[in-house]
Amino acid sequence: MTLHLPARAPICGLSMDRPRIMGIVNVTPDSFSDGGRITDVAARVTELVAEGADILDIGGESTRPGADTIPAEEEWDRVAPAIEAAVATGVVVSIDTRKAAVARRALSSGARLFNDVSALTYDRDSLSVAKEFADQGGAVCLMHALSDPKTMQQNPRYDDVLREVYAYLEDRVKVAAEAGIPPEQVIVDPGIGFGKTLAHNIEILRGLGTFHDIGCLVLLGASRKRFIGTLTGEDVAAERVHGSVAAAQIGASLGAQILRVHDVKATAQALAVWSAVQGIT
Ligand code: HH2
Repeated sequence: MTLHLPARAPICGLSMDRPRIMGIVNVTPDSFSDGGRITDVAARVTELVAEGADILDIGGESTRPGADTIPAEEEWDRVAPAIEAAVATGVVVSIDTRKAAVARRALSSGARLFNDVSALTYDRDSLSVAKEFADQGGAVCLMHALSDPKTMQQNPRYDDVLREVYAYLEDRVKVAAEAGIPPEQVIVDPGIGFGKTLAHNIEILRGLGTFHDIGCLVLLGASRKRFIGTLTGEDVAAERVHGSVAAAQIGASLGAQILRVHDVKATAQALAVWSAVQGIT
């Protein structure tokens, strides 16, 4: 039952010898799960850190299916207070953006991780900004999405979803390496729900372990997503906590080093039990 994964170097000062919890801070009016709900950003940040978040992922533009994009300036105005509050706690701060200008400002404000759901394809300056993160001891997360959030859920098709997502991520890691970003500072993420049907998501979860062969850290972001609603009949995203914890647990069991979750407390509790049985202290 014990996992045997290749040892991975620490990122952003965090050892990767146990699954790390990335807590989600969506400062958006329209995120699919918690859009518009956060009223006191500093209090929310403090709460998530106290609950056990190792990383906070701050996003100002929703990437839910069908979402519209917003100007970089507006996105920055949304995320800046949350970044400031998070940096002040000492937690590792991740900026969830597709825009190079937003990522660069986040880096200057103390963010250490550039989480890009477009795997640095949306903005032509993103590759060089990701290199700046790496040069300063930070990291970049490259996620697979079939296409833009606007259209990605319109009849997604693959011949072999696992193989195609793997090949895409492998290629993006190569592009990053060619730009001077070492694989040890790259995280790959198959992008649950980004241009995937229920069957695709299940296949990816089942085969999550194969992504370790790319040679980077693996992140799983399944929290409160639609597929959990489909499997459980729960339409309200915020009510999908138990299904989300199960998905995070599956991720941990398959060696995902980073779990991106809304429900930090519940996930931390599940991982504490799992880790004890695994002999991880
Ligand atoms: N999912 C979302 C946003 N960013 N980043 C990574 N690396 N992986 C993910 O799976 C991922 C992500 C979408 O979820 P959420 O942030 O809850 O919603 P929204 O985009 O509507 O704000």
